[in-house]
Amino acid sequence: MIQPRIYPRNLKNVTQVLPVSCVPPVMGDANSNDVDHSSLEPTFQSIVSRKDKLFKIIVVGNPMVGKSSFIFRYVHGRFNARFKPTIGVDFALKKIERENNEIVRLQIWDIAGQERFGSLTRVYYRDAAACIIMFDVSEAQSFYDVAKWKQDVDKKVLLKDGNPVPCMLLGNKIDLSTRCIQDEEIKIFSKEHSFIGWTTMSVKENVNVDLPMIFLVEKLMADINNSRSPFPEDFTDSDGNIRLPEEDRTSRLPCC
Ligand SMILES: Nc1nc2c(ncn2[C@@H]2O[C@H](COP(=O)(O)OP(=O)(O)O)[C@@H](O)[C@H]2O)c(=O)[nH]1
Ligand SMILES: [Mg+2]
Repeated sequence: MIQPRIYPRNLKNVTQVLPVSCVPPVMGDANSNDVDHSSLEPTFQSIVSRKDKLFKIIVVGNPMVGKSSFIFRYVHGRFNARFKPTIGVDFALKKIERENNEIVRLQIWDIAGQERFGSLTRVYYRDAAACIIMFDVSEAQSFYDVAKWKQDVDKKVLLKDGNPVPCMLLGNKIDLSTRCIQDEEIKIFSKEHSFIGWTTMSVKENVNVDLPMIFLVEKLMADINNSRSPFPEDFTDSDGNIRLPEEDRTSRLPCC
C-alpha cells in the first residue's frame, strides 16, 4: 500500500531534500521567481505560500571538489564523508526565513561533475537564478577548469533580462595541508571572470558554509527588489572576498 506523504505540522525552519518527483522540473517564471503554483505537486504546493520567493541555484564544478558535501552540510548541517558520486543531477530544497517573515526557498541543483560541458547541462541550467562554481584548493586542475564551467554556464543560460546568471566562486578543502591555490590567485581570477564574489571554505570543518549562501540570498533579493543599495560591495571586500557587513556578523550567523 502506498503511504501518504506526511509533512511536519510546524513548518518553521523546515528544510527538506525532496525526491525528484516532488521537485518542479522547471519553474514557470524563470530566474528570480514568485512561485508558480500550477507546476507544483499538491504536497509541495500546500507548504508554499504565495508570497514565498523561490530560486533555482545550480552548483557545478569538477567531480570530487565537494559539491554534494557542501549542499548536504548547508541543508542538513552535517558532513557525510561517504557520498556516492552524483549521477546526472540531485536536488535539495532549503527554506530560509528572513527578518520580516519573508520566506525564501532555494531549489539547489547538484549537477554531477561528469556532466561537464555536455549537452545535458543546458537542460539542468535552465531557469537558474544563480550559479555556484566550486573547486578544490588542493587540486589545481579543478581550479583551472573553473573557467570552462563559467563559460559553459554563460553560454547556456541567461537571466530573463538577458544578463548573465550571477556566479559565486567557492574554493573548498582549506583544511588540507596540500593546498596549492592561494587567495591572491583566486581574487584575480574571480575579478577577471566577473564572479559576484568568492570565498574559500572547508565543508568538512564547517568553515564558511553558511556565509556565501547568506550573501547569495541577499544578492538575489536585492536584485528582485531592484535595490539601489551598493550591492554586492556591502558584502565583499574590495577584492571580491565575501564577508558580512559588520553589523550583521553576529545577528545573521548561523543561517536558519
Ligand atoms: N578534506 C576535505 N574533504 C572534503 C571536504 N568536502 C568534501 N570532502 C570530501 O571530498 C570527496 C568528494 O566530495 P563530494 O561531495 O562527493 O564531491 P562532488 O563530486 O563534488 O559532489 C568526499 O570524499 C568528501 O568527503 C572538505 O572540506 N575537506
Ligand atoms: Mg556529487
